[in-house]
Amino acid sequence: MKNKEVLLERMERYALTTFGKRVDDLNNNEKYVVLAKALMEEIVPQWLKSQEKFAGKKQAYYLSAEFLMGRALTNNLINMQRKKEVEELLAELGVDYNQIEDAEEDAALGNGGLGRLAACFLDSAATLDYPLHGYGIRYQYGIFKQKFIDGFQVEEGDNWLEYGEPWSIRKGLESVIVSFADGDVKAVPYDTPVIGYGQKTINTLRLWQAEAVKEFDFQAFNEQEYDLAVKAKNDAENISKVLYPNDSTDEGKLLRLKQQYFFVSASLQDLVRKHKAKYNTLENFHKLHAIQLNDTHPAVAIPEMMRILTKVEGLEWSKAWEIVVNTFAYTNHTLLAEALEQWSIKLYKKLLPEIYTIIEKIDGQLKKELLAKGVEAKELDKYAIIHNGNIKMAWLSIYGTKSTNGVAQLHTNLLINQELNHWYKIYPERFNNKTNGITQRRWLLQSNPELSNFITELLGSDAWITNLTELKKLEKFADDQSVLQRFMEIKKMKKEQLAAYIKRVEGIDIDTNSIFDIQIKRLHEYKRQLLKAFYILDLYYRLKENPDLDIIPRTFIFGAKAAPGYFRAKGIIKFINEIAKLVNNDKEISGKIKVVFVQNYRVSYAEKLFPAADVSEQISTAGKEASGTGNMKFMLNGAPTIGTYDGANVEIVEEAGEENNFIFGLRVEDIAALKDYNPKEEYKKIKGLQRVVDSLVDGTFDDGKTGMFKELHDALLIGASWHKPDHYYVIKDFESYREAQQRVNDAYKDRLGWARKCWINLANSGKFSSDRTIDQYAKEIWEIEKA
Ligand code: Z16
Repeated sequence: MKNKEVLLERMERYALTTFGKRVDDLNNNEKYVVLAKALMEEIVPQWLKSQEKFAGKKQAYYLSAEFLMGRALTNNLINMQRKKEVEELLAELGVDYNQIEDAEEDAALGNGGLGRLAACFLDSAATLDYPLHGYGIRYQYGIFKQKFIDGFQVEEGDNWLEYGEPWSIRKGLESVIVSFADGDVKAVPYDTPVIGYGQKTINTLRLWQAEAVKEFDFQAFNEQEYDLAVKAKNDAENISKVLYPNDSTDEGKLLRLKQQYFFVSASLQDLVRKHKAKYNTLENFHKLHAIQLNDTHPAVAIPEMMRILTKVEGLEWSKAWEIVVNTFAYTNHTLLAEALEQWSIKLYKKLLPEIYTIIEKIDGQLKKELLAKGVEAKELDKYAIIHNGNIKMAWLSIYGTKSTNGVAQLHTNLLINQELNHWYKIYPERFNNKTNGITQRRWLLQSNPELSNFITELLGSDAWITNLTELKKLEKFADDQSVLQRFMEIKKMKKEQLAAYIKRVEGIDIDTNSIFDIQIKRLHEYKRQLLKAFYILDLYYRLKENPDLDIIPRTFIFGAKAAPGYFRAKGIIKFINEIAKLVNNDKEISGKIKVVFVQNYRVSYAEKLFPAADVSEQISTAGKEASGTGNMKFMLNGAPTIGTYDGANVEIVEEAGEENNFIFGLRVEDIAALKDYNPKEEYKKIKGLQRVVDSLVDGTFDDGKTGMFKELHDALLIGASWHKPDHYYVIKDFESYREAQQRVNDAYKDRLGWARKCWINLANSGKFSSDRTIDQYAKEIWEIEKA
């Protein structure tokens, strides 16, 4: 075939010019690089064409400190519809595609849900032919790599660029200067193509790298100045050196603030420069640009745009404000108090004095506006952007934008009725919901080709790839035994593939006839990995007491990174690893239950885990998980949810039926109505609970004298200076969870009945495509049109 010859010729050329070898002599990593480069030769001309078709039209921009893209090779080949051809070509060369795929490092420039959501959105927008481009930071180090040593998390740097990164193009000539009080920094853009499925639209992810403004003439310096020159270079490069590894907690460090202003200022300068070159005025800027702020991380865009419009471009303040409010929109991703960004005035004044003055002016204007709207003087403090020595980025984001959205209906309701109710009263028209979604191209088509082919075969069409609600048509097979049989065979195959992978990378054997019960997400107290741990330990003790206990064998799988500074989260990892050691080494238990905490959970690992799951664990404290998106990935691969009424779980159950899922636990209203909760008393009354909770301190387990387990125990029973005991209701929800797990066990006994539940979940997952989410953003917020 001609295409193959062309591709091979290109690969040979890159092999010669970049590695000085022939393709045959390259190692897998080099082969991966030359293949990607050869593909880029085809992608780039189409990318240029795609950009042309949007010229003069309104376009949208997603400003995000995180883009958790994962690997690009397979995703790009699928979206280009050339995967098969490339697999064949490699096979002809005697090369196994899977090994080449595996040579690619994950682009792990994000922590978790928020960063992965950004990546899914880019895929969906390109597929739907919407002009949406990403702007962010090209961190030299992504989220750390995780290992367990003696059951403790150990972090290593993620030097993902080390062996070359073939998908981005450095656009040195489009660099811009970002100014801080302590000096200027150069922002250099690297552009990556975002290829829509079918390749009609290719959008751009532009990530900025920080560099020193001048390449120093080192000869000109004496020794001391040489040191200073090197320091200046290092200081500049440090800005984009490493991703902050916190999910849902505010770090408040100077370098983090530098990162935020760095990419925001660079992005806005970039847009303004291009716009002016074309229109020679900024008065119509909001008519041609919609900018979404992914959480408050890029909220400094609001005063920065005011600075550019008023101080650089000379527009009047009120005119500029109108442009700003109509350009920006804000997405809130959490209600957790510790995640809401507040920057100290001191830090802002020191680093960004001009921006600070603008924020003061915005705050003053807000006060006037509130008074004019009839807000009483004594109420003003509730709205103050600058308050108690801090700048409240969420308030700035609501006031400076035309839209504030939550990420699931329950979350948005809580914003409107509770946390942001006072703002809602002033600007009701600004508030709206955009329930999150995931791209079925990566999370089904790519990660589960076996199930994908079966779906296409049954539907007689692959239209679901770009219209996920097509899956609803699968419901008519829910009682078709032969369909359910094939479905179960596919699940078994995915479990075997996962088991082989776990054997290879973790060295652990797991039984593919057992139920794969999986919880994969960041480690956080509110996500309650501890609840599952207590359940497992209780089950273990019950099995010891009664070896005839009627249970289906289960493999409990965890995957989670803890923020390096989050002591309790690390304690929970160690605790689960201790339980795993106890359970897995007990011969009496062997064949019944097993516990596996996989190391270095990340996008490429997730692609193997979701398709192999029998049970999806979504057990956060009600009201704490804004949406969740992993819950949707399990559903799409046909795993029922055991979960609380929280985030998007509510909508999942609404679509697939409570009878096909396992809902348990306190609801938001129940928690609100709780009074005099005393876990220390209550845990004694629930059979088996005290034993597992006290295992933290009674010598059952060893935390290596770190004090971690005692601290966890205290958090549950005594509380701490900043919180009441068991403030995430692990103890309170234990019994209800155990009962739900019993329902899972009993339901699984009826294999066809179980398969039916899985099938109905799959058939009703259409709502959770990020294609639907993006279409809503495009129509209801951005007001952009398809090409
Ligand atoms: C994050 O991943 C999320 C919230 C946040 O404030 C910060 C980070 Cl880094 C998550 C939410 O916890 C999760 O519920 C949600 O699904 C996700 O953002 C995407 O909206």
